[in-house]
Amino acid sequence: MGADAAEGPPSGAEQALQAAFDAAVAADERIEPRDWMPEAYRASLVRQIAQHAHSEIIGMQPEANWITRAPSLRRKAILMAKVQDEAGHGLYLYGAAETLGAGRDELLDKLHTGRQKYSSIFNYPTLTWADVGAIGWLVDGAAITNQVPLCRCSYGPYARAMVRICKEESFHQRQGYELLLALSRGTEAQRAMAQDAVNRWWWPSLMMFGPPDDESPHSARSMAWKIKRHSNDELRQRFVDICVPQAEALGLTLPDPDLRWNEERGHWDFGAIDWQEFRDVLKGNGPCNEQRLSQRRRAHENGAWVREAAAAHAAKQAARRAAAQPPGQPSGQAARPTETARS
Ligand code: FAQ
Repeated sequence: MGADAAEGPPSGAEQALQAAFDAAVAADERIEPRDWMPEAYRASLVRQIAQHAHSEIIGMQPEANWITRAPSLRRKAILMAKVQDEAGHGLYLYGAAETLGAGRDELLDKLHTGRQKYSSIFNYPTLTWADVGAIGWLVDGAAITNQVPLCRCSYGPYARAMVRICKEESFHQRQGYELLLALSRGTEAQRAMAQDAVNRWWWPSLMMFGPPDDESPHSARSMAWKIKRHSNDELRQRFVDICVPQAEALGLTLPDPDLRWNEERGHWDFGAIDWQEFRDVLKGNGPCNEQRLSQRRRAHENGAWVREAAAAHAAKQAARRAAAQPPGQPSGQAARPTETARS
């Protein structure tokens, strides 16, 4: 238990642990699961990683909506692989949270009962095929912008999970861009469908980066701990700067009359975000909140037999291993043939 959970002033030993932790963070070293860490650091990581993991698995739903209606076998195969990747990202992230003592059952229960969040973006509907492209380009694009710096997060297992996730996300982003490019170069109706999707996904994508810095309760501490490396507004600006020339190359416009290059700042100025909409979506009043959560709960209930079967299989394997073990041999050193014995 960390010094901040103890009653009264921290003991000398706890002060030394805190000092070692602070020095490791200052030196950009990684904190690993067995290292001492302040309880508040652990809790904040669990909060962020859980929210991230939940976003990945809820985020499968909007695109999965189009798997059966993909316009070609090629597009269908790509989309199925992408949605599967997102399930995999959820697994890496639940695994990272487990190293902090937060079990998957506990976290899923918190998601299903509304005690933990998932990204606001997945509460919007996918109305046309072009939405699959807009999600890839904008939503995966925003996710990468946010997540590349997380590869340098101070907590080792989260940082390492992010390296793998970012590689896959950049592939996702490119497939979305390529899909939109095909539509924007297609018939007038296809181009209009692509433009409509971009119009609907642009503002919610900007909200993915979280509230403005002066309304972000966690940012300052997360940055001091080097969990986050940049503030919400910095990353949002970076994303806008990346997207403007990409939109131009796509032959599509961004739905913001206030977008203007600011020579002095060296960045694109952009219009005001509707933070009331963001707060409403977080409160559960977005267009699809109810649908997303009820589908997630249903999937969990329908998967109960798979979890039971997997647990029964694991128990059977463990019992077999225990039975095969010579008496007195510690577990994990079952009598397997060694290299020498085999050769
Ligand atoms: N939606 O003080 P801050 C993806 C919450 S993955 C919902 O600024 P923080 C891949 C925040 O949790 C997308 N809630 O918080 C994909 C906190 O609530 P709490 C997810 C939001 O943690 C693509 C409160 O507001 N990515 O897209 C949102 O310092 C395509 C105060 O906010 C990640 O999770 C929001 N947009 O910064 C999958 C990346 N923004 O916990 C499928 C990792 C804020 O007190 C298809 N996470 N909140 O109840 C992060 O980088 C950070 O957690 C932020 C928020 C930047 C999201």
